[in-house]
Amino acid sequence: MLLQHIGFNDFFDTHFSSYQEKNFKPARVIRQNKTNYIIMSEVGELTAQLSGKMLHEENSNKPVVGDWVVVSIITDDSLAIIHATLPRKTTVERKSAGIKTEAQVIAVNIDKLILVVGLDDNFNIRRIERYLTMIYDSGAEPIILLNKSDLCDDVEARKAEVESIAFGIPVITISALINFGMDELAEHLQEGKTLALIGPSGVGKSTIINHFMNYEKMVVKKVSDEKHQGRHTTTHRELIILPNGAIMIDTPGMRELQLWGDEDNVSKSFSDIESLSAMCKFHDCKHQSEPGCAITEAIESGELDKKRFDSYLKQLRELKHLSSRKDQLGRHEMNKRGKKFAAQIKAAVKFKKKNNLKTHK
Ligand SMILES: Nc1nc2c(ncn2[C@@H]2O[C@H](COP(=O)(O)OP(=O)(O)OP(=O)(O)O)[C@@H](O)[C@H]2O)c(=O)[nH]1
Ligand SMILES: [Mg+2]
Ligand SMILES: [Zn+2]
Repeated sequence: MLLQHIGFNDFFDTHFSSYQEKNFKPARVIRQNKTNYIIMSEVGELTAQLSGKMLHEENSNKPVVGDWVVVSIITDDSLAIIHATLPRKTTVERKSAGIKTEAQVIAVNIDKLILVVGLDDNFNIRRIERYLTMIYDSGAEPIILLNKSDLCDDVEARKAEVESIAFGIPVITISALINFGMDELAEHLQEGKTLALIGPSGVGKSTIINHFMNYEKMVVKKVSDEKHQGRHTTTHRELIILPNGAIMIDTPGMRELQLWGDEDNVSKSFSDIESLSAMCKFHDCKHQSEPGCAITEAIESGELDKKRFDSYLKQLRELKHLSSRKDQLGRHEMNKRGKKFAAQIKAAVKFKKKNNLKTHK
């Protein structure tokens, strides 16, 4: 197995060079189980475990599917120990669904990020806007895939609607079920390049992988089960090498997408609104009832959808709230460290005094 076939390139090679001499090997995480990892190395597939040191790392440093890791291989048992995660070339993150203010990594080291949506009754343009805010900053090249075109009466209108909010991102309509548009998608699959399929549950991500694998590699939701909404068919992320040599990561569908990042992300995904507001008469225009407000005018003339503007404000509020939570946590952490430091100084002074007393006697 050549490492280049599973996505190794100069970027990872440079970061790996400091580990070279210690008999370490680079490997890629292809699956994460509850208690171990499945990795792919130059000697093939191995089961791997985190080293003691890695077990205590912060969650964000622990490897996920798509990561390149530094391993030592125990040849007798086809087992490997993971010692480090190499820096990530690209990362897609959302806010974790729990109450904690922390990021959840969705996909890493992706060349092309494919957002899959279904052209069925669940189609929701506002939801696509949220995904776009998440993916603009990932560093990966985005593609929007409108699947289930067989269920839609006006595919072209839907496509135009999506294109109007996805400035410059290619939008491809397909039907994985009736094999429509799959050749156009196939043009984006290149040997040694990594693609990830992300999107809501039930849009057909695993069906697309199965199409390119030519067999039922991934379990797909049965049509009879479709009424059980909210149930995810894919529960694990998995890295798969397609017969044409492209590398695909299937991800479990997302039920709710909470944003991570800062307000800049919104400026990118809503660049139309940002350029409109630059034309408002007052530079601090709140776009409410000020005279000469370009946003109000655009909404009145129909150039800008009011719902899109509301969605922009909502995302901005969400990310501002997140920033202030992060600041608070940062201060809390600083206080904690400050207190710890003060206690250390106090203990040192006490120790010194005690010893001085002893020497004076
Ligand atoms: N009509 C139609 N159904 C499709 C198409 N593609 C997939 N499906 C169906 O959609 C359902 C869900 O497909 P999956 O591939 O399991 O969806 P998924 O995105 O992987 O879902 P999760 O794993 O839960 O995230 C299945 O019943 C598929 O047969 C399509 O192009 N048209
Ligand atoms: Mg799936
Ligand atoms: Zn304005």
